[in-house]
Amino acid sequence: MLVLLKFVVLLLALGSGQARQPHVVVEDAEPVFEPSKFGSLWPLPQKLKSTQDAFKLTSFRIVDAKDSSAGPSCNILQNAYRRYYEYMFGAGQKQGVFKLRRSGPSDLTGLQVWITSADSECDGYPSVKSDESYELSVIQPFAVLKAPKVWGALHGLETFSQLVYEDEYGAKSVNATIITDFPRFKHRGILLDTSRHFLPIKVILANLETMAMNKFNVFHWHIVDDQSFPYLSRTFPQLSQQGSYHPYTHVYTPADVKMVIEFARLRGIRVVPEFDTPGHTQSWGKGQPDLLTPCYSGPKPSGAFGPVNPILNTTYDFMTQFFKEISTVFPDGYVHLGGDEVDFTCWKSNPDIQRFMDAQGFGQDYSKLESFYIQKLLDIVTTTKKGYMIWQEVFDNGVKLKPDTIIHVWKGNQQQYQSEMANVTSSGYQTLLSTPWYLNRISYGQDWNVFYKADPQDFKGTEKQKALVIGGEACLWGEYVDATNLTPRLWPRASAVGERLWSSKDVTDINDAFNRLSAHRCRMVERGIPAEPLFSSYCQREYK
Ligand code: CP6
Repeated sequence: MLVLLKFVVLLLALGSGQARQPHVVVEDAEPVFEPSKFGSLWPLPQKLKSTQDAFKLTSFRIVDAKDSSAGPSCNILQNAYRRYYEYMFGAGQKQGVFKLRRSGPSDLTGLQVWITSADSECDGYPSVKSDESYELSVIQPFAVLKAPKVWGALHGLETFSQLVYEDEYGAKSVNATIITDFPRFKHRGILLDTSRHFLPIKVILANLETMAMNKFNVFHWHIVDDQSFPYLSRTFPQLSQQGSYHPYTHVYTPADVKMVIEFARLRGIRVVPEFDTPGHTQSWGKGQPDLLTPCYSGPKPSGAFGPVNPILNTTYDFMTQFFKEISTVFPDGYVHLGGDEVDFTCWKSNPDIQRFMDAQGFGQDYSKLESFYIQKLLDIVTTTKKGYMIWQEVFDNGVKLKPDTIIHVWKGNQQQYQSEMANVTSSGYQTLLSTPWYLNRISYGQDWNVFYKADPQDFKGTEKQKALVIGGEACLWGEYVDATNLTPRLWPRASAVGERLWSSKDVTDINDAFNRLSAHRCRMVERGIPAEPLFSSYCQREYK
């Protein structure tokens, strides 16, 4: 009897397989969200149609489509298949019963991943130009994920995993869905600061993993600053030897940096390092004598040091060698050169700087001296064939910049940053916004909705100006953050920024966002990320 039943089931399964006809016609209707089903998508895709028709995932597999330009040798995809299979069916998630079930007429047996362009870019690094688009169709008998490049496929896998839910019997299910998706902005970054506190590699990798869940694609690594220099330079090892909190335990070795870059690449994330000069460089001075300006107290050196000394040739020799190394260690097309918050007091106190200012005809305008330095630094970095990003002060001081320079706006109140965005773009430069997204600032209550409401294209300007806004970054400066509190402070607050930078401009329904983000936050928790709650709530599977 049992054998006969199995035979019938098998026949039915074969029958539906041969027909290759979708059982469900996805209607051209407004999406209907239910909190526990597909109402947990984050960030919301650009176009989405779905129905209530549910498929069970049985003997489910993620495989390369037969016409895909990426095959078994594409480690980005193979690695991602394993990762997402684990997230959907992995450890702790009981599904043994359903694994044994044979597939029936309303089941989905797999996801085929189809890279459509001849070059999948599997062996490359993501860049600001990467195509991140994808199309996902979840129709029987198998779902298809189409993307021109692997970068889009990675996003599509994340989206697919977010569509999967457990039905009332605990069976993994997914509703019929068609998605066309692409990012609104090309640069969606998170800044972490590893100078104020050293962040163990494990924390950085967990953050990259969470970034991928939120479709962020740039890790802005503010790796050194006044407080410590944890970057182990092959050319100048004394920088971290003297300038880190501890020369063995609190440094990033070349192998560590490589690991971060590869882990990020496998998730479609760029690593843009920041080496901030001429200010914020106290830690550099410990291992590199004569790099910083000696400050004077009256006629004598006080023993304190100021910004990088801009009047010595040795400074530029050092920078040439240093950035030559950086350009080979970090494969991304851009480096962030800082240039923010330069304090002029020390320069003012130093008689040699005074003489130099007079000789150059700078008068008492120290921003001219700062520009002199930055100008020379930019020329040096240009010879390494990298593009550069800089904090807004460099633009504000009128430094001549390459046309492809990216100006990073971080200062002021809403009105001030909006007029800065207008000025930068009317000068024809590309820009990135961070001012409203200083996640290191905390307050009681729900601040995610303030981050959510900020829009980087919300300023007075032409369409051409708006097009120069390439995105933004959520910043988590490290004064009050280390491995103990980084993750919950960043997530899910940064997720709000993630949706603003990915989804369509008109995705602004704050109640819908609250529901989806609450569910998304529980998903991060289920995946082992201690993301903090938005408000009073519970998760089906709490953090453990
Ligand atoms: N370090 C560096 C910082 C900050 C900046 N640059 C900063 C300024 C204000 C706030 C937070 C951080 N700590 N190098 C500004 C870009 Cl609120």
